[in-house]
Amino acid sequence: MGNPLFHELFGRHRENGAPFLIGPNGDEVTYAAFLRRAGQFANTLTLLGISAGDRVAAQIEKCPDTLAIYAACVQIGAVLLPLNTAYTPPEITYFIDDAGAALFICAPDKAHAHVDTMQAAGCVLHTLDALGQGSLAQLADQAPTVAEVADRNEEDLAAILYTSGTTGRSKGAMLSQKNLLSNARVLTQFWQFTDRDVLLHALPVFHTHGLFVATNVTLMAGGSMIFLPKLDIDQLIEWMPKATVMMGVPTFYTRLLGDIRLDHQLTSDMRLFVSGSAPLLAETHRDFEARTGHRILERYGMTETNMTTSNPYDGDRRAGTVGLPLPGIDARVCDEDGNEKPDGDIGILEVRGDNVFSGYWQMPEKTRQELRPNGFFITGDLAVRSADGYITIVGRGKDLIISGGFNIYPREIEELIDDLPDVVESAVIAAPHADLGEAPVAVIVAQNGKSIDPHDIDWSIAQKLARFKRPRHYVIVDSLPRNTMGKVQKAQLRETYQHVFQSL
Ligand code: MLC
Ligand code: AMP
Repeated sequence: MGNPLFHELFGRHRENGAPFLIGPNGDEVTYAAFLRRAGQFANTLTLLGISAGDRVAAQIEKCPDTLAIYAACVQIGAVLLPLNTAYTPPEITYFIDDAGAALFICAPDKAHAHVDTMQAAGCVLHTLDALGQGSLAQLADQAPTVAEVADRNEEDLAAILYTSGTTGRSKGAMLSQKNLLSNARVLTQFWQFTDRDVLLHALPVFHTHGLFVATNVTLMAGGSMIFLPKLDIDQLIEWMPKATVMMGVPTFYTRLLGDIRLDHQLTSDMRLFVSGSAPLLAETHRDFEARTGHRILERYGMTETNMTTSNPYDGDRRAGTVGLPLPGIDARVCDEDGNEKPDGDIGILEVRGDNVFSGYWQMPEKTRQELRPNGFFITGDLAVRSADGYITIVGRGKDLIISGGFNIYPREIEELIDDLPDVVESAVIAAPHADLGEAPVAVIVAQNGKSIDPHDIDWSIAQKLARFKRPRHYVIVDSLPRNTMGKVQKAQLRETYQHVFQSL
């Protein structure tokens, strides 16, 4: 029976007594124990009527059971739909309906808000919290630890990760077993992971970075993870002497640099620091090296493509660049029609390889717009390639804000603000933010003679929008700047408000 993703990442560790997860209190979960728990969840999902191909949506806090549910889904061939714990009920309802999820798992204290919508969607609702309690955990506790492994091949779907878009609704990126496996294999080799590695894991596990890059690479190598619930600098510093590798978004590095305990001695047993998901300032790269002697390895990727470029493990890790295409992955810089541009010219980055997703869930039109017939995916990121092949991301062709590694699409916020009484229109832009890299600012035009209180706006959108997407600053203006075609000049707004977070 085949199921390559299950066997390569999980199944082969069944008899492995080495620690897979080490919790913040030092509690260890061995690989063998983890696989038994995954077996219990696999049997529970089957008992609930979930079978291969069904979508299982999970909005659960980070804990060992979160990963055991991931393993269980792979084991029975179900498609995992991990959801940001910050999403509000209206946001969740959209994902459940769009994906046609058969099961939704959330924290016990959030379940009441979903009872009616899940019933209407024909989706079973179960609960699980970070302490391993809730209705799903109760069922799992009673279930046998050994479960059947569903027959799957590399083309079968393993996960759907929703990403917002510059227009319209969020899109579900369909990731196959092959997409995840090929990337895990490449990264494990490229970054020289072994079973002696201990990864300091403080990222969320509902995104590509924390779930597929960090976790899959550790599983592939048979290493361990110090599994911290979230970024807490004291915990990170406490555990660093026991770790060998850390992966983080740039905020991890700027916060570490803000702590006087970060020095050569603290990081002397570390062999690798990886950064990604958002641009790492060259200045942060240099400051980190000066303080610790380590050159951060910056890599680049996307939900749709997993990781596509990386600075070398051995060799020149160039500050401000995202390195070279990973082995087996093509990357090119093109004009809008897909014609390759010469080195040194700015264009749109396109990537191709086994890591690239197969399309957006039930959105063939959107898939055609972004995935070329020759397999290249149009990332929407603006890049330039040097004569020796290093790629630098110089901007975004897409209207996207990345705040602390979370993506925020201005259009989604503008639509909500524009719908409010007394608002004529709005523009949401990014302004530089020392901690989060950038954060959203809403520039709003009120109806003639009306006064708007930003607190009211913020309160109104809070009902529908995850906290991290809400603007951190509001400005009320008489009109928005437009060009001769009537298009709002966001570049001008970004310049006008570039210092708002410095003066706060
Ligand atoms: C939390 N908050 C944020 C935020 N994270 N606001 C904006 N942007 C963020 N990223 C808000 C909370 O709602 C809260 O608001 C306040 O900030 C403090 O919350 P917190 O939970 O204490 O935040 P903190 O732990 O400090 O989290 C910040 C962070 C975290 C940057 C450490 O967001 C994080 O771990 N980000 C990583 C995201 C990530 O993994 N991205 C990978 C995507 S995959 P209030 O109002 O209650 O105070 C991808 C592909 C690739 O991009 O290449 O990897
Ligand atoms: P997501 O859709 O959440 O997967 O975010 C993907 C986006 O994050 C990319 O399209 C880039 O804009 C950005 N990104 C990821 N890694 C980097 C990096 N190292 N430097 C700059 N931007 C990055």
